[in-house]
Amino acid sequence: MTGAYVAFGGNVGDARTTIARAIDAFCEGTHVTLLARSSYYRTPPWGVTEQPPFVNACIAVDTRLSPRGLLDRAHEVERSFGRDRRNETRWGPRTLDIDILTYGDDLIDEPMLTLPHPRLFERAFVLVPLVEIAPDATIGGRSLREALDRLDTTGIERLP
Ligand code: PH2
Ligand code: MG
Ligand code: MG
Repeated sequence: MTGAYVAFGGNVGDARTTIARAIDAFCEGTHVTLLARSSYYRTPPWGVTEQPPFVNACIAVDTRLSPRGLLDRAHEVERSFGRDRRNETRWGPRTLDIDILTYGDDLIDEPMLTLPHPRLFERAFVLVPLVEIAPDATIGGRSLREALDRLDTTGIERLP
């Protein structure tokens, strides 16, 4: 079994309900075991700012799947919640986005999968929920909490 962190986001439709169901679907069966889940956060849109706020959350899992197997599962769950990658713009609105953040300590640099996730340390919408479930974790030798301390978290709200 390998530990992995996975981020969820969305800003089309009832994103919170979508993410809750998507986490259940992602962790269904014996190959992915949920270890921890963060709260849900409303977050200002990053990258393309002229779009509705996102809902974001992170989970920690143990998995028997390979990194590629975990990515395939993420894409299947995105599709089953109505995501259509052919009709969207980079960093634009989406029903559901599932990003693998880490897979053990693996370093992967492939066209479809780069691990650790290359923009992880720039994104408060990822680090706020991640630090909630892994306050003392380091990724690639970097402390998540210290990285978060350097980011602007204005407008990020934990949802009740
Ligand atoms: N995802 C994006 C683009 N911008 N901004 C926030 N706050 N949260 C996201 O999940 C997000 C984003 C594309 O995947
Ligand atoms: Mg994303
Ligand atoms: Mg993605």
